Amino acid sequence: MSRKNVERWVEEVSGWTRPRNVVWCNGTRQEYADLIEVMLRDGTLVRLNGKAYPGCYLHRSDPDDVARTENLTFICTQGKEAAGPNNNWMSPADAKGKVGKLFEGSMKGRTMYVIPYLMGPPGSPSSKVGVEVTDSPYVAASMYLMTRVGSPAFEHLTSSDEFVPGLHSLGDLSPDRRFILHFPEERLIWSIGSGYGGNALLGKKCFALRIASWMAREQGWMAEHMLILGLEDPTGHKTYMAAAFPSASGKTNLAMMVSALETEGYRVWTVGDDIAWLRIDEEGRLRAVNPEAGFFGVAPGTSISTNPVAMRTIERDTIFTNVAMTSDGYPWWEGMGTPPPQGLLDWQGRSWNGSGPAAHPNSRFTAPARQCPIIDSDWENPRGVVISAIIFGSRRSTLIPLVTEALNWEHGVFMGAGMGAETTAAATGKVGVVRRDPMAMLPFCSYNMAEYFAHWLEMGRRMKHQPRIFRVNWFRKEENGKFLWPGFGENIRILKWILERLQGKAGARETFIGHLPEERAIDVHGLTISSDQMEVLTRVDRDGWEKESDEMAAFFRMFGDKLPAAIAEEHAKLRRNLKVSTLHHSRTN
Ligand code: SAT
Ligand code: MN
Repeated sequence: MSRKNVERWVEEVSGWTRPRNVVWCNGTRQEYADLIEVMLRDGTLVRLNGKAYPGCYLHRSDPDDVARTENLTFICTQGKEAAGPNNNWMSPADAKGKVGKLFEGSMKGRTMYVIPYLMGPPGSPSSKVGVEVTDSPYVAASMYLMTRVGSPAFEHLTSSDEFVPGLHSLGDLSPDRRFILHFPEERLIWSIGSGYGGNALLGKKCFALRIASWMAREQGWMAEHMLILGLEDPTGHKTYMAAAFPSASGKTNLAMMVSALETEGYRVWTVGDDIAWLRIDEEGRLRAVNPEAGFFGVAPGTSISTNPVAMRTIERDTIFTNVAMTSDGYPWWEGMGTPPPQGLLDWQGRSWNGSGPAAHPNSRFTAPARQCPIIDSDWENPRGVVISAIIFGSRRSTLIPLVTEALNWEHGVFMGAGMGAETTAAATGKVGVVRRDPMAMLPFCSYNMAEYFAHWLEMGRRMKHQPRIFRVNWFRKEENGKFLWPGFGENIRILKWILERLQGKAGARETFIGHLPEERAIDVHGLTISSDQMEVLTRVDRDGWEKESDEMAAFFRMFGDKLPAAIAEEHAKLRRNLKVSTLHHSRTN
């Protein structure tokens, strides 16, 4: 067994980063408690109100270290081509030369934690082992909440030799000396200079998406930025769906939705809220597992009315990061549903004076998935759950209809490939600008995305029972800036339409962008939404699509002749149809 290999690697990196001591994590509750103690003592954590929030803590990060830093994230492959135009690239030799120096002595005076962890359910053929070495107790404790630490990893290792090593050091936390490096050819991760979630919890984006997307292409499976949910219908039957949305765009809310149609027997069960590993089973169906064991969700906007399930998930044994704190030691954030109380401390621990947000817009909660009151009974099924529908979504205040069904797999892949999204606070940079974010994977696909599209097409060909593909948009706004669609628990109405499409029951009209719901096909009973508003939400805005199609063209051009013919053809078809509809339009006007 390769515990020896792990030991060899740990010896090598500790010789070089020179920690004061090395602690191996076996995943026990006592170890977790010890980590918490260490952090309470040195001020890394603040204990929250033990009555209202037992086992909950607040961590305030360096103010310059609060989100993923995509500009400091690199794919280090032998050739630049392999990383594609969608990634920052460094050669492995350059990366190791340059960043290796930063790791020299970087753990001096600190404890090095060695964290073997399993991504995926124990006993699953989909699951994989990683080992993270870190000098951050916050990262170590977060790994206990987000992954399966210790023995599940070693038990899994006996049956395979593969493990993904991840070296992490806080370094000096300066963005000038911050690098998130991936060496997919040798399945290695190096991260220095950040303690933030997606930069530092290496099991998540670095392994389960970037390294895994590379492995998945080689091995014929998929690693996707998707939640997984089970939709129970009035007959008690569950249909599983996987949905890709960019960071901070409502995946956790959708995965934990309390259905507005619960009395009619429609309800949602949670399997995962961020990442799906998907493979084709013997019967040619697509099956998904959630590689994670916890949620790292956005706090602002989470409330008893928007996501009561999340609120119950995080009322104990949760680490909060960069939220505000009340004088009673309660966590607080904007959109929590209560007015800011007197004596509030902002996310930096300063007395809040009412200007600017009290909680950081990307403040987070980290909680074990098993605490979720609606966690699905199959969430740890080693075989995964059968996926019947794939949903792509993103924030778009205009153009994109409430829901559209792709005409077929190729068209659906094109829909995902051309997807645009408004940026959010989950990554540094401007918020609210539309960029292309194919399948919500732009920051996470470690290879040329043209090849990624080809992989999607190939997976579709290999499946006997392809999931149907849908595009949704909860974020359309009226001119006055108000959301057109109520969202949250009401999104069940869209899931219901999707389900009825799968069952051949719901009506749709075919347009050049896909199947749109027929008038009244979406169940809006009990909602105060006018038929005019519904018309706007399901309309095809031809001029808007001209512009959208141009933006897709500009994005696709980056990939030159690597772009799969099927995607180019779908795009050309959209162009042709736009022309036809222009002709038609001028004739009828
Ligand atoms: O910080 S994470 O990358 O884990 C969350 C996100 O941006 O999706
Ligand atoms: Mn995410």
